[in-house]
Amino acid sequence: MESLKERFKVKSEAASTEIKTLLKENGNKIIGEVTLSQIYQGMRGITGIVSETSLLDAQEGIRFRGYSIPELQEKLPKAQNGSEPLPEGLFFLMLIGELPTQEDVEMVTSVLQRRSHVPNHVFDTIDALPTTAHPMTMFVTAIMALQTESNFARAYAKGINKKDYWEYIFEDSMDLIARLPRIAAYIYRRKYKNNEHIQPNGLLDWAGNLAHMMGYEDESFRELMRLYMTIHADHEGGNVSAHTTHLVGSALSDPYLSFAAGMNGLAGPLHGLANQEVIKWIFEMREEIGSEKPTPQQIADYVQKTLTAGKVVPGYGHAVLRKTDPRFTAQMEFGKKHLPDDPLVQTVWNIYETVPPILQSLGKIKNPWPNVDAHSGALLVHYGLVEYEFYTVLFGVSRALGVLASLCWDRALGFPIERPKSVTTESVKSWLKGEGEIWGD
Ligand code: CMX
Repeated sequence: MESLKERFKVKSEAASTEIKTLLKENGNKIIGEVTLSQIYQGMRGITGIVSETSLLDAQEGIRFRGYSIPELQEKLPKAQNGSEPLPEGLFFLMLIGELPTQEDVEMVTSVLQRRSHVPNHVFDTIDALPTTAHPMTMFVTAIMALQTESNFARAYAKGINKKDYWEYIFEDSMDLIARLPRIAAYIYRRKYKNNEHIQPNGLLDWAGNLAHMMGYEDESFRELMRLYMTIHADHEGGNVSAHTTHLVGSALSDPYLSFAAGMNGLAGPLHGLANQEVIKWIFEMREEIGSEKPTPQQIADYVQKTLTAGKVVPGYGHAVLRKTDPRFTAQMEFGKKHLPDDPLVQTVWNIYETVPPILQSLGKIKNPWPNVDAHSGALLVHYGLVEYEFYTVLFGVSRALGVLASLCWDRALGFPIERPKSVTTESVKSWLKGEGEIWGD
């Protein structure tokens, strides 16, 4: 069977030729207009990045290489007796652009197994941090420590032809993805389980092994990890973690440096850290109200209190989506199937009934609907994973699949260093007065 790398080479060379022709014939076509508000307000709606692995529609949600989440759940290979997709299959799809066979997925799983060894100095580096450090700080520090292993950085230092960049980026990406579950599990066991570690099981799939090394042997938790690692993997290219990885990679920083940068962005509470904030917010609400299952009125009052305090309601809203996030819905379906009577999960569903009309009534929030982070924590708590500060690390392990597959494409397509133009308000004011151009080099 052809290796993943050979298949990627064939696909990316064909895509590269196609893009060259496409640009030759259409390179001068105007794709949109940019308003002054957009450049002051987070570049919302400006199309400025090519990211091949997935595409987001405001109404419909994410599609990975054209496939929605329910379609992935139907079409991607599963673990034996499992019903959730194996994230290795999604990685194959994002990288190669074709649905994998069971054999393809087994090949990816075994490649990742073979590359999963983490050098001791990475564990020593994690151990050098106080156990009070946030798990995301440990995660990013560990990724940086692992940078010593970069094939790309070594090859670049020796001197390589730019046509060959992607090969080293590919090797580093595979190594990094393979090693992340071990690193994540190590952080979890060190911080929360008396530093008692569990060795990997060479017979398990990538997500199943993560669950095992964290100490969760329940088969339905493994299924949850497979679903979790699949739905969090990618959300097109403009979100903070994907965009940062892409941007830093454009300077030819290796995949370890680029991914660590992306993970620093994921650790922000308006992005990936929102998953811990949601559970913290619900726990605080339950404590204040003194009930495990607050009523809709109690939830509404607590939302009002949160807004009055000038805080956001975590897990709600999105910069692009304008409907309920299909990643939320996929987790809700999992909850209905595996844990319909769980009081915390039911509270998440009650919040879903209560919050959108309140946010909508404010008139300023563009999307009052839940995002992926509104649901994930409650499922984890059900299985005993109550240490919510760890949740963003799980998001990060998954996000590696999308942003590193994208990084391989970025280098294979020869994308240049990214460098948009910025302006000052002074220059904008002069321009408005007709006193000169602010655009240009
Ligand atoms: N609760 C309270 N206010 C909110 C809100 C929420 N959930 N979502 C948006 N708003 C507010 C904004 O803060 C902004 O207020 P100001 O005008 O006073 O500054 C206003 O509504 C307009 O914001 P928007 O255009 O609707 O939203 P943005 O595109 O600027 O921001 C997001 C999107 C996700 C950062 C925002 O909805 C938010 O802060 N949500 C809560 C945090 C969260 O769940 N983040 C996770 C997102 C998914 C992920 O990346 O993992």
